[in-house]
Amino acid sequence: MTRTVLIGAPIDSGQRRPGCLMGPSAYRVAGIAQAIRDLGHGVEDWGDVALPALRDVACANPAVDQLAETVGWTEVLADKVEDALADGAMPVILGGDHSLALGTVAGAAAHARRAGRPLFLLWLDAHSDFHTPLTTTSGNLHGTPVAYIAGREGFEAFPPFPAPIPADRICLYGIRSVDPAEHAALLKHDIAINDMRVLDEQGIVAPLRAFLHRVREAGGLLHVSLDVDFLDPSIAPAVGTTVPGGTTFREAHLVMELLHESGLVTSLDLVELNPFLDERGRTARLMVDLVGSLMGKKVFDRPTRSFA
Ligand code: B3U
Ligand code: MN
Ligand code: MN
Repeated sequence: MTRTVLIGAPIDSGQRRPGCLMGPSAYRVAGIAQAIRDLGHGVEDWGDVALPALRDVACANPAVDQLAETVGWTEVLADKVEDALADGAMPVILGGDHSLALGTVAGAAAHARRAGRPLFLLWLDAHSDFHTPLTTTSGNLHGTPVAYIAGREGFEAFPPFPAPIPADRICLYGIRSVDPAEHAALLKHDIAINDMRVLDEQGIVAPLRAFLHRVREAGGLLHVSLDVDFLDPSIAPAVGTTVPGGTTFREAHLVMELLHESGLVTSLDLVELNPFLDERGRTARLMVDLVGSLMGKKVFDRPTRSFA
């Protein structure tokens, strides 16, 4: 049994299409708490975080949008996630656009440092989100969290990232949209980039197992950040930045089942759901079902296979 804590993050500041701020409500309406409870876990809903008073912050790139708001959300979420982890619970963050991961992973990193354990990051996304505030051309800060987490420069407006995650502990999964500046920067880092070419060739299981094996060997904590656009738009339309060629229903559930089997996941983001773009709650319900698979829902209870 896992004690889960739901943290609502009604955040829209990382991109310009309104709607993600309704995400936490949509997850609650879709029954996320009951779905987790039905699997025998404890669930506490800590409600939604609120935006603190904005600070005066600046950035050399005039394209950057809503910087002060995003810095505020980052600070408040880092504290909440660290509190939940210190409390021995598994935080599940109900987003909110992906800029929320600037805060959630910072909180997980602060906790990991205190606990003396290495933190690993699994980024399930169509995008690499490896811009810095200085390289983004869209100005949308939801395209920047992996760079912040990896310790890249350009985030002076944000709190210093507690303990940047070394590139070899970061795994990007499902990638199929990378901007030129991100591409150039990624080539200089040793981040595992499992783009769709890799997944088509090797299958959805092998690269994930290899990464989970490394997490286990290192005795690591594992933060999973699940962007709705990891999924194919045909099954998950409620996202502002759809990219064709995403994971199928079955692949996505298999990823979640493997994560459950590993027993390694210590915190989870659900990001980029825009309920305003949904079809009768379909995407919200799919995301809740995927959380169910990650928390142990299965058709048959087979003995857990080893991760050799
Ligand atoms: N890389 C582009 C697009 C993008 C990143 N993340 C999302 N979209 N969801 C950008 O704007 O930085
Ligand atoms: Mn993303
Ligand atoms: Mn994305």
